[in-house]
Amino acid sequence: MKRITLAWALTLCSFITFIACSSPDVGERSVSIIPAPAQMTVGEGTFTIHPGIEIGYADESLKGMGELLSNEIEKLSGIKLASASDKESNCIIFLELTDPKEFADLPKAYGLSPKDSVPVDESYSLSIQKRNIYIKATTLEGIYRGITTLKQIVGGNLQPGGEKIYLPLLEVKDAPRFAWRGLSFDVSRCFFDPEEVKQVIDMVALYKMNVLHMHLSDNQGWRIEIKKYPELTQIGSKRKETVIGHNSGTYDGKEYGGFYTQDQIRDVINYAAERHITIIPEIDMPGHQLAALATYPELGCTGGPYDVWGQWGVADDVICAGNEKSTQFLEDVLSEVIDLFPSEYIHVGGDECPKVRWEKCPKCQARIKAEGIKGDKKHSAEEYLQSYVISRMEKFVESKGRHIIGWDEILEGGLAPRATVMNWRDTSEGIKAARQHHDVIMAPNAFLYFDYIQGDRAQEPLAIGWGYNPTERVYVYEPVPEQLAPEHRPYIIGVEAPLWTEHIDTYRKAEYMLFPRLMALSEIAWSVPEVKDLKNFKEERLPVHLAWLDTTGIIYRVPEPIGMERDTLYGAEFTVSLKVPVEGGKIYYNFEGQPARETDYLYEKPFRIIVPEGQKRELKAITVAPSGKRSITATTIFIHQKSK
Ligand code: TNX
Repeated sequence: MKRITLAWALTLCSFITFIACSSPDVGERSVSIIPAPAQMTVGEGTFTIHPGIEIGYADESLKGMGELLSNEIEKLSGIKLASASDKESNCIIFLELTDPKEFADLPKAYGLSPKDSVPVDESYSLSIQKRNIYIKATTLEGIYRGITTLKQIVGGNLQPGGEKIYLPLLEVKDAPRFAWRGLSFDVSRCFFDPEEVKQVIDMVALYKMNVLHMHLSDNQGWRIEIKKYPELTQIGSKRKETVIGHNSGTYDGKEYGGFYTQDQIRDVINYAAERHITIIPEIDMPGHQLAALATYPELGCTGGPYDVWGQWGVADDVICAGNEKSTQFLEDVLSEVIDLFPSEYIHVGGDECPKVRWEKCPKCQARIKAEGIKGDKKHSAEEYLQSYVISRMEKFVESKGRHIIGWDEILEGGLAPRATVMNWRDTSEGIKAARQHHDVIMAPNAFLYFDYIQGDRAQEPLAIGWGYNPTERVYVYEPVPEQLAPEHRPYIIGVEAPLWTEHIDTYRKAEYMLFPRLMALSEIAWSVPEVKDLKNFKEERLPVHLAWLDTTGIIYRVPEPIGMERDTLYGAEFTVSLKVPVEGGKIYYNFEGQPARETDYLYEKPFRIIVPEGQKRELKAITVAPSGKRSITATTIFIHQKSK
């Protein structure tokens, strides 16, 4: 076996398929792992999975993992493995807890927390040998991450109707770069039922992420049952109607609503926990609270009446910061949330809270006076009042043994002492927080907002009206800002991509916005920069993953043909060389100006085109995946222009 580590893994990954020499009849075996592992060595030959293979474990605590693995393989391939046994000698696939020393040479996850919490060791090794498969790790988390790697290799090597799966022989040793690898899901603007949330969890897990952050309340709907305030879900979870498009002023006339009962929440938390994913709840405060105000108008500065919003944007009406009843309400809600969610962190929002009501509100002004809050050159008294509210919430959350996370506005007017900052605006905010020795999760909108479009706006489904984050842009994002001094870098504990759902009104559209960007996100979150490679990701590994997705019924955005990225090319003669971005798919093209379709030329090999002087040619091309799903039309214009 060749030994290939870190930088070398890259080179290796570019040969995602290779011929299994010892069994030429089984054809090419795929080794397309996303996120790219830290170390990988590929051998020659194959391992065969067939019905009846036993999964074993050395430690009773791994029993559940063994069952999970056999279920996952059955779901993927239809092949049923024998139930877990505890005798290694009878077992073919073996799970084992091992000594941390085995992973001493791997990168350690970032995360020097001011709370001194040490990230869980998620290192694992996967060894696929001729007769056995071993997954080893020091924790259950690590074993689970190893299982996802095996799952991906199985998924990449499925044969239609096959009774057997031939896997490549390989050795993987792997560990995450960041301790926090999150996706945030806005279930307030649009509601997604528990089964849909579980489907997202499955994908988050398959790509070795470990956090699903749920944005549970906002102006447009309250989505979590709170026993002490039952009206929140009776009234606050419903809006009369929803605006069409970008606050067009025209509404759809259709009531919209939905919420999770506490039992449903518990069920989702358990489902995630089995996959070693933590659900982080967010109750956004003191802004983004119209759903609560519509339910209990006395919590606002003016006393209302208020409506659950049917439009998008930032509302001026927020929770009154001077009313003790309002603070009590927030604490009561947090208290039930803390009882429900076992997560170390509770997200309290803190973003986009206009101060116009507080400026005029006698209660808020009295609070400012009573607390001796004073404005200065940097911040108004009302901005300091926001920081007072968040600090109070932090004290409350800390008193329950948990920590808060807030959006980066919580930096304004002084940061609550132990807060973790989620950087959604300019990355300078994260830099500021890290320099103040606060943990930071990078979620900058300019790279990681999954509500931004992924391609030509005219052809994409309606999305938020600004921003463009195609998969490539997500992939190239480097979460640790280079301006940060080495001693501040460990405060960047990870990354998170938010899927805001103002315009994502179906679960199918949520999937479209998530895939394949989630795969790119997973690689920036998990893989060390040395093994990242955009070309290899996009042209070699992703096509295998998309081909698998294509068989599942999950919606994903079919990428445009690779090689069609450039809008305009200048010259007289051109070679058009394209690649299919979904394995097994096809590319069709024309020069007629119409959107490309199956009736056009089928792309088979690179071809030359000659453009006479003073003229241009317009090439239009699409990808059609094996399932028939298609990409938008990509256009490249070739212009013959004498170079000046
Ligand atoms: C800003 S990010 C928001 C969200 C919106 C999003 C739309 C953040 C903390 N606040 O409420 O949904 O922009 O892109």
